[in-house]
Amino acid sequence: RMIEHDLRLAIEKGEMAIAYQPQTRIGTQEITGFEALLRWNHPVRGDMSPAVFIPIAEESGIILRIGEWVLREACREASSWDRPLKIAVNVSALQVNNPTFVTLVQAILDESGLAPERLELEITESVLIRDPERALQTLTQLKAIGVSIAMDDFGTGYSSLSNLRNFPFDKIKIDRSFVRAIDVNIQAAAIVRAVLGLGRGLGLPVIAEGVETNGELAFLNAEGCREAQGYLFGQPAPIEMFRSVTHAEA
Ligand code: G
Ligand code: G
Ligand code: MN
Ligand code: NA
Repeated sequence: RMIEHDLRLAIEKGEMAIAYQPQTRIGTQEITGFEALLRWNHPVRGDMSPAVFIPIAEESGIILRIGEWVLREACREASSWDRPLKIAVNVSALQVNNPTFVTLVQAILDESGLAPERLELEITESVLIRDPERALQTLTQLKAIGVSIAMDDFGTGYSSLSNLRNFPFDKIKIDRSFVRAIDVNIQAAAIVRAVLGLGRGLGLPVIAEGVETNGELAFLNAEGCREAQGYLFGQPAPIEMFRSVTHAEA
């Protein structure tokens, strides 16, 4: 496929970039960290969504090289900040299940000098499916080197409550499909409320994704959600846009 061919060359041609989206503490509105979101400016098609090209990168295995690039780039960027904010990086199932993944993460931490506590890996439950025992071993090793693990897109896909019990997650990210519907759909509101209750019961912080309106924010705050991410607080953007956050004033 053409796209696959182009993907192989995209990094060396400098077509990939990372957009950073703030994660905000709801009570104080302070930014606690950023999620790194991959962007590809295709020479002919223009900006392509990762929702389109990540699946192709996964099928073809190119995700291993692209994912390594994102991780290295994001850690190097975060290590240059004056403030010790967190950096959240999405990693795909193929990456996490690759036998050298933990070694790679450790090497990138070493070379960037980033404190492991500042790195959060966002994984979806698809990571846990193929070989749960191996996944558990890998996540346990990642925790041992000081990295934290967030469960991304919670409530969709392969979600199973037992995964929260059986794997060492540090945070739950409520999928934005629920957050988006809070104002208009009582089922979605009930699910968000239930996930927040689950987080409280398990002692796991919960972050709401895709927060766009003050109505959604008010609901989340009233229901005890402490952290949020979404266009209401900031769109994914080049990190320079957040310089006043990442760097101390001169
Ligand atoms: O930010 P955006 O809506 O374009 O992201 C679309 C999807 O692509 C999301 O599910 C997001 O998790 C995923 N994604 C974005 N960047 C990366 C990345 O660097 N690695 C992986 N594996 N997925 C990513
Ligand atoms: O699946 P994951 O959570 O990694 O993907 C995050 C995706 O959500 C990215 O594509 C990002 O651009 C998108 N996103 C972040 N905030 C908002 C928002 O407030 N509204 C919408 N529609 N998308 C958002
Ligand atoms: Mn994510
Ligand atoms: Na998500």
